[in-house]
Amino acid sequence: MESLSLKKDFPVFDQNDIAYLDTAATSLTPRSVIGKLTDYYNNYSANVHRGVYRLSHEATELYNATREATARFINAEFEEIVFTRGASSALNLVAFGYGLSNLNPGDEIIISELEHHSNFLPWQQVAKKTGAKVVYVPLSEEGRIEVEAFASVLNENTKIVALTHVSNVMGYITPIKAITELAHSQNAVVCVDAAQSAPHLQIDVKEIDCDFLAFSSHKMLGPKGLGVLYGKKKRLENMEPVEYGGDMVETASKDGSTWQAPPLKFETGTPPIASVVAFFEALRYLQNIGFVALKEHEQRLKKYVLDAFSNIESVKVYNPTSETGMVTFNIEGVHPHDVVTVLDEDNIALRAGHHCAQPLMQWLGVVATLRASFYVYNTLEDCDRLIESVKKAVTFFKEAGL
Ligand code: 7TS
Repeated sequence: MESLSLKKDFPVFDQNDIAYLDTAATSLTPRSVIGKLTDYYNNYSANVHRGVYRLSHEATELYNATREATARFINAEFEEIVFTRGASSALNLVAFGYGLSNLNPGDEIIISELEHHSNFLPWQQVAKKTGAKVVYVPLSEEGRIEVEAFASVLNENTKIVALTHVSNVMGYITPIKAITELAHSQNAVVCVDAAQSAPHLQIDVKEIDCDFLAFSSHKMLGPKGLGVLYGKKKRLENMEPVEYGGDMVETASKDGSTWQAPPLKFETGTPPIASVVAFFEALRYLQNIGFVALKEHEQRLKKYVLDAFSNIESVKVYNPTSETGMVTFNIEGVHPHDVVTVLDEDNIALRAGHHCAQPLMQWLGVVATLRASFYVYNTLEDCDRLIESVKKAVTFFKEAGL
């Protein structure tokens, strides 16, 4: 298959000769998405759900069109899609909207050491407030969540299972459908962190059968500051809002108030309308490429880098068997922040750090790693630039005696 390089669609490359390998942190934005953002401000700019005038009606129609497209994208229903500030706030909404009022002392929440802090800290806090206990799925030798290990910690006290669909450091895919089936056999509710899967895999919430699923627009070509919470209709109906105010209310009086039906119950105040409207274009862009072609492309780039790294002494890769386009590595004996300084001189954008996954860093026995993540706009040339720069860094630090 021809390279998927679509660099020309991303204006950031007009100004920057950069090998951008940090999509797992945030993706770049295509012209069509930027165009829709400005189109909203140029031609509508009115609020949604309120005005009885034409511009507000039209803005509401555009806003709802994205909700409909998002629902179709993951095979959900229109009312099951809640717009949030990001995956983090979607996961916090489940923890504090559902967890806080449904957990009791002695109940258990299953998570894992693979979790991003956004699917770890909310559960740790809710456990503290409710007397529930956080239980960790033991990871396999490779660092994976496997069904048997999950079954070993699941029991009748398990009330919530909150797991990452794809690890933001290892890139492994969690067998979430089988885990959900097991969890449901104990009547536990399943919340999936899909921040790293929605950009790369076809998600079908009906097939997975999870109760909640969270992801971010900005990791899948959409605007920053926007996320999605999917919740099964009956779950959202029984979940408490965590923010109160305009738009989410049905009737307000001194004697008590009532809330709108989901999803509006969870979208308090004026939402990020332009971002929602423009997210439509990101979904369209991804669908035009297709997840099969995307996966092939990402795997090709990943394999190319892995082959080259296997010939560079002192490069240690932590996730050689990852199914998604992510290579997490270190140069042995050198702090990744020092390495990334060398790579930055060559205009290579790469994440170095703990990737907001400190429990996983502890599990790996490192303080930090480097991570190269690939997406639609990356090319073999980007990979060559990375490989050459890593070789240069190895030589540099060797000569410096580090
Ligand atoms: N969950 C996972 C698995 C993530 O990778 C991230 C962000 C989040 C949740 C939070 O998403 P947000 O949009 O609310 O910020 N991950 C990363 C990363 O790996 N590097 O920077 C951000």
